[in-house]
Amino acid sequence: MQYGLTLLPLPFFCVAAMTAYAQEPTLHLDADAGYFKSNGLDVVVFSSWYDGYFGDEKVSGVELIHHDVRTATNGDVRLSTSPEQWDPVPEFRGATIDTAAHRIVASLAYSDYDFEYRIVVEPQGDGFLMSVELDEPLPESLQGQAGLNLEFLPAAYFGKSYLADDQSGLVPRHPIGPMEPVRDVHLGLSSPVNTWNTAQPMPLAEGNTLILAPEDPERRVTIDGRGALLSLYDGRNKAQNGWFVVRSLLPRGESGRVIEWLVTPHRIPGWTRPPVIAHSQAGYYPHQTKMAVIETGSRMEGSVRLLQIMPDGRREVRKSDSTTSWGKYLRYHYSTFDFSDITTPGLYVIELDEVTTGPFRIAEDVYGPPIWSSTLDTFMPVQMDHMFVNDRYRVWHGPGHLDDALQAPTDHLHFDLYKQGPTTDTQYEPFEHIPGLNGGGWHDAGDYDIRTQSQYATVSDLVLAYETFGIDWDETTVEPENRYVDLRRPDGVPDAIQQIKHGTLQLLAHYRAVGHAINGIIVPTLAQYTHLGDAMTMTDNLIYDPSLDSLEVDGNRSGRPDDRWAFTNKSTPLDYGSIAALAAASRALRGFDDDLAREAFETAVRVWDEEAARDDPIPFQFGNTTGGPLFVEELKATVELLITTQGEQKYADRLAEMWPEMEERFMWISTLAVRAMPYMDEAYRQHVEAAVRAAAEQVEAVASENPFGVPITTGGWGGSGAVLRFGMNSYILHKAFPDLVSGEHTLRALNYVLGTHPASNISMVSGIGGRSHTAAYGANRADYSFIPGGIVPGIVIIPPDFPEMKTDWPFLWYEGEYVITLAPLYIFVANAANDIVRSLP
Ligand SMILES: [Ca+2]
Ligand SMILES: [Ca+2]
Repeated sequence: MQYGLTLLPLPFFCVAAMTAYAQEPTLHLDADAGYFKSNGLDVVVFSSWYDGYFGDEKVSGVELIHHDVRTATNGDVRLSTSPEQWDPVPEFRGATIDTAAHRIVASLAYSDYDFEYRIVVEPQGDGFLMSVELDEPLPESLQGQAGLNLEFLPAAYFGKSYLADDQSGLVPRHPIGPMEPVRDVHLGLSSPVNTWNTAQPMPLAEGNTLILAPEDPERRVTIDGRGALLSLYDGRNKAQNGWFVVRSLLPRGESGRVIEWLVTPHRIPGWTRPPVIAHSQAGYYPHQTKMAVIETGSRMEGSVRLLQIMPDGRREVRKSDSTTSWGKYLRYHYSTFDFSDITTPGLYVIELDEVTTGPFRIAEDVYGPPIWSSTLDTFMPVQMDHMFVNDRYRVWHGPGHLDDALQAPTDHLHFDLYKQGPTTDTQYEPFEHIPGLNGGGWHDAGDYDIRTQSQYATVSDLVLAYETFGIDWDETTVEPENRYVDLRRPDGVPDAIQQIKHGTLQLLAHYRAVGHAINGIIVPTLAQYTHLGDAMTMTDNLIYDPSLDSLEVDGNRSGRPDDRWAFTNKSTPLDYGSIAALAAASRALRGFDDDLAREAFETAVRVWDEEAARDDPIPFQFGNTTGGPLFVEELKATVELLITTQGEQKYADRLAEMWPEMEERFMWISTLAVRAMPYMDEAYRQHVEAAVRAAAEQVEAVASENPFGVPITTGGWGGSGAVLRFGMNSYILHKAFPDLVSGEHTLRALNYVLGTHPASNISMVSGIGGRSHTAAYGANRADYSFIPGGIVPGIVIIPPDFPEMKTDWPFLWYEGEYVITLAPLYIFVANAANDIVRSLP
């Protein structure tokens, strides 16, 4: 899965003229918000759309926010019992918010089947009617296939029960079938993902009325099919990330309102949302600013207490104060609790009404290695491709993808944002093995591809962390020649150096093999891409040889075309980004691996010269696999080479030429501008200082937009990376211009990922802090587990206004997927925070 490109094409709503209410329904339609609201239940209707890049993200159609948990999604007509990520989705034609009739009507179509329909939602009784309306009867080709589906979050129902008419059942914790053979696979019931799996779930239960969790007032939902048979399916039988699906087939030969479910989610009378006391799960340095942010469903007037935990278990009040209202942000009210004046080291909790936080520390060493070391010595090694990774009694994975890689075919569009253009730009023919790519590199994220942009960003940022803070942490043995990694066994070489080297080996492999940076390496098919398990079983590790029979093996070659593909188009921005990392790595590696350091440096110098001499840059661009903006990537390469050469004139000259555009885009490139200062003249320094002064005002403005004091992004992918980048940039600016940029921004950025964020106070760094995200979207997500030190994207603002980070359901990539690039950012920001607090009085 890849990140960064998560445009949300928001549906177009038109609001019908407001007329007087006939009768105030229990659920009321808030036309401004665009959804139905009540105390304890919100019903959202197509505020989000099935994502265009990654398929079904489980954020679309009719959705329930039930006692503040998004428990149901994708209420819509779908073509299978348990749709998978890449199954067909309809086209959205528009929606009308009809305040006069208290309803929302969405128009949709499956145009491949010449089928149009409307989904209508309107309050009824204590719940709502969810209906399908047709102008023309269902086409024959969709009979028995098209049904009204509503998907329920499995994790919200584990340990609970259901009733289907008079039949009872317990919600299965693990999918247990039974399955039936698929009658007809042309609709994507099994294809295109699990092409070997031509079976679909049979219903767990069927009836005219279905009640989920009748015993639980928070989760009870009653669905009356009003004549339509309701079937309950367990989508996990098809795919580990499936949801529970309630479904009624659309009837044959009918038009008008062909299905009308009465959905009644129980609402607890007088329910109020428990306050969230957002704080740093790692704790606070004694003399730093300490601010908890309190999130409540309605405006709160109350007092909050800081309690110290004593050795005998008593809790002594250290501070009791009324909160300070911040105001409304998104759908909640916020206030703050400042306990900066409490400086005594010890263990503390914060208490408000019935809510008490877990324990956190006030101590001088809160930002020491235990909060970042597992990111470096566990998460990063686990992400290492082409290596055996041992962890005491456990093996994380064997050495995978030793058959890397086949030249990708030309004119090929890959489903994970890779593209091969009309040429290969290499000496290899499509499907020919490219030798030398099977070393170094990290699995980009929760999937197993090597995305070059991720590799070079990781190398560059890790070098910066290593150089800035002298990170000599050594807890890991790495033997590249043996493809062997052993955790919890120091080997005398700093782990940061070993990770920098591992990334460098992959980046250099591109230049050795084909002479330029390549876009990345990834499996060709969805059937392989959905792999969950040991990376070494993703392919057979034997180089594909088309002259062999499909089951034949000859030495290290086989006839099985399962090797990953290398996407190889040359792109100038990608080359610049890659050589920026190589130039940086050459500094760090000196003294540890001089030959590699020299090769990295010489490659960077050569490619920079080639690109600088080129009349027109090579603009091949696709998705987020071909480099960032040309200007930014060139700037990175130029600055890193300037630093590596300690000010060589041609780089300084080029930088001076680039200054006008740097000034224009200063917010994006400020740290590069600042890092170059020691090698530039006084005029340059004055330019930068003026730009930093202007940028500082913008930073303050951004920081005041929400109660957390950091930029919170609103895209479809969680924003912890943007917050960490903000923390890193702020630190670099703060160190260069302490009078202009405060160190507080960096401390807030760190504390945001450690728990001071909307929706919950759970740390986004797995295993770090008292409570952290431990069901993340790593390669081990099928086990509802985590990789220590991995950082999740975290809070996503589910449109229009619901901040969410599910921590009991590991399959939402946009909230829970580790990406390798966040590792060095987090390591940097944690060390930066430590440096800042240690210079406090
Ligand atoms: Ca080591
Ligand atoms: Ca193979």
